[in-house]
Amino acid sequence: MIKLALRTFAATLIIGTVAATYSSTARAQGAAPAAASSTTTAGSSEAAPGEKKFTLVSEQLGDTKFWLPSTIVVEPGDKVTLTLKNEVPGAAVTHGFELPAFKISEVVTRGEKPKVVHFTADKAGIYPYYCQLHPGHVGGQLVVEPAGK
Ligand SMILES: [Cu+2]
Repeated sequence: MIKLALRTFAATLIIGTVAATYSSTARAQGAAPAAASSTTTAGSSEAAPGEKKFTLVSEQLGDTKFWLPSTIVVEPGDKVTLTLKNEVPGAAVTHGFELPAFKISEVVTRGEKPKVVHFTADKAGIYPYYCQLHPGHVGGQLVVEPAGK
């Protein structure tokens, strides 16, 4: 785990150098527990408590392909939705996304609709995600940890 975390951290540093415009770590918005509210806000786009949504994009920077962001953080028990986009240019039109700890394995095709996957982050820990089709395609990590840690 530590080795993986360090390797991913190194990848994060590279990303930070190459593309400062990308945020390498993402925390879902709107995750604060709602106070006992008597009304429902119509049309609210905020995720409900316990729900986290992320868009992960496969990108190419220089000669290297990445899944970005390279770290996503959720809390144990969160219902997580990942929208997976492939924006890597070039001849290969498909890239993979695998998060084996939660039995997720998808192939995302450039130019087609993004893939959307759902799972419950029911165990704390650090779990890798990567492209199962290309060993050199840099992945990232899902961090499941209690808030305030
Ligand atoms: Cu790939």
